Order: sequence, then C-alpha cells, then structure tokens
Amino acid sequence: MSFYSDASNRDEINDELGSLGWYHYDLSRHAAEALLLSNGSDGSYLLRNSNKGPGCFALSVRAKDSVKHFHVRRANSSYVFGFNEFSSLQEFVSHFANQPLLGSDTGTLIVLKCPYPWHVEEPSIYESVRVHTAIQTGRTEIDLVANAPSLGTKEGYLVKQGAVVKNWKQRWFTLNRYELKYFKDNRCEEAIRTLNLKTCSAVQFDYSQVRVNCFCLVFPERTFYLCAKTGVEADEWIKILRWKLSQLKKGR
Ligand code: 4IP
Repeated sequence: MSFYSDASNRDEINDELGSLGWYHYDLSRHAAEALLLSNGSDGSYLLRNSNKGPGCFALSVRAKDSVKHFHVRRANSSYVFGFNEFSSLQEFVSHFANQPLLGSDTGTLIVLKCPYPWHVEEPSIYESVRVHTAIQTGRTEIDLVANAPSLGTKEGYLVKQGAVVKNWKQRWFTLNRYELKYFKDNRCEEAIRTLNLKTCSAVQFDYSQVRVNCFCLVFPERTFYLCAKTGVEADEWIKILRWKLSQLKKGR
C-alpha cells in the first residue's frame, strides 16, 4: 500500500475528494464537532483530513447529542472504511448513498442520513466598522490568547445505581463540555440530573459491584456507580471522562 507523499499528490486527492461536496479539507476535529452539533442533525456526516498523517481521513458523524469520529484510509486509489475496502471514490460514495448503518465497538448504531455540505450559502452582508479608541486597559498582544473549551462529546446507555435505594436503572447519558447528564431514556428532553465534572475528583474502574464493566465517578457528596454493556464501552467512557478531568486540572 502506498500513501500519497508529496504536495502534488495531496492536491490531486483534495481535487478528487472536493468533488464530493461534503469533504471539508483541513477542518479540525473541534470545528467538525461544533459545526455538526450546532447545525447538523442526527445522521449528518462529513469527511475531513485526519491529523494521523497522509492518506488518513476522518468521517465525523452526528449522533443524537454527540459527534463520533471514524477512520477512513486511502491506499492507492482505494478507500478503506471499517472492514470495507472500496476500489474507487465512486464505489465509496455509492455506499454512502444507501444510508448505511454505522456500528461502533460499543454497540451503538447510527444511520448515515445526510452529508453536511462544505459550501453553504450565507448572505454576503458586512457591518460597517467604527473603531473607537478604547480606554487604556494596559493589555498588550501577549494577552490575546485564543482559547475555547473542547466539546468532547459522548452519549449512550449506562446502568446506574441509586444512592440510598441501591437499585440499578438504565439511563441515557450525555457528555458535553464538563457536564454529564442522565435522562430516563434517549427520547427525554429533561435530564434527571446534571453532574458538573469540575467537582469530580476521580474516575475509575470498579470491581466492588456484582455487575461487570462498572466504573465510578467520585464527587464530594456521592460516588456514582455506572455500568456499561461491554468492557470496551466502559473503557471509552473512562478514557473521555479522565481526559476531561485532566483538562480541568491543566486549567487550574
Ligand atoms: C430510585 O429508585 C432510582 O434508582 C433513582 O434513580 C435513584 O436516584 C434513587 O436513589 C432510587 O431510589 P426507584 O425508582 O425505585 O424509586 P434515577 O434518578 O436514575 O431514576 P439517583 O439519585 O440515583 O438519580 P435514592 O438515592 O433517591 O434512593
């Protein structure tokens, strides 16, 4: 398998994929998440370059309240997506036209409903600018630090234990920014509870429960015990939750 290695090859691939209309070139993971969450809908997807290197792309897909990213590789003129290999872009695209069901290791299924276009018409209207001399704040260009919180979304069913009555209930969990919410199910609009990860001190695997694939979230007033369907899924939740905690620590 040979991947493209020079700029001219990269331009060729950009041209080839650009014909798709839903290839977003160097759109970052963060921008893809923000775009699909704010303006896409369940099943919207786009293709973008991945930072994993030449020939590597990412398919970003909007689920209900989260965005999932999948690898796509280009080798020679074939496209490799999951267990499928498509010998041409044409074949790859035909696959998407059939609105395939995308399954992940965690057992969640998403229907790839509609591609999110790279080009969207917007009114070409600009506001006139009147710059006034600002009061002297003493700030310099060094103070202009570009900063934005990561979205880092995830959602899915987990089984949780009550605090006093120790029964186990399946709940729909969503994670966005530093909020972990749980709902009765994935059709409910109103969360039962919102957990602020800023007050969470640890996330770890838990072997104290009779259930398997359990992990716990430690808060000052309560430790939440949650179980996933599979070990892979529990691992994914732990990974992203720990990543959030490490980001919060960095920001302190
Ligand atoms: C409830 O049991 C549910 O398990 C609640 O979970 C739980 O609240 C309650 O915990 C527990 O008593 P019943 O439905 O049989 O009454 P959920 O809110 O997900 O429905 P938590 O605080 O875990 O959400 P206690 O601590 O109120 O007993």
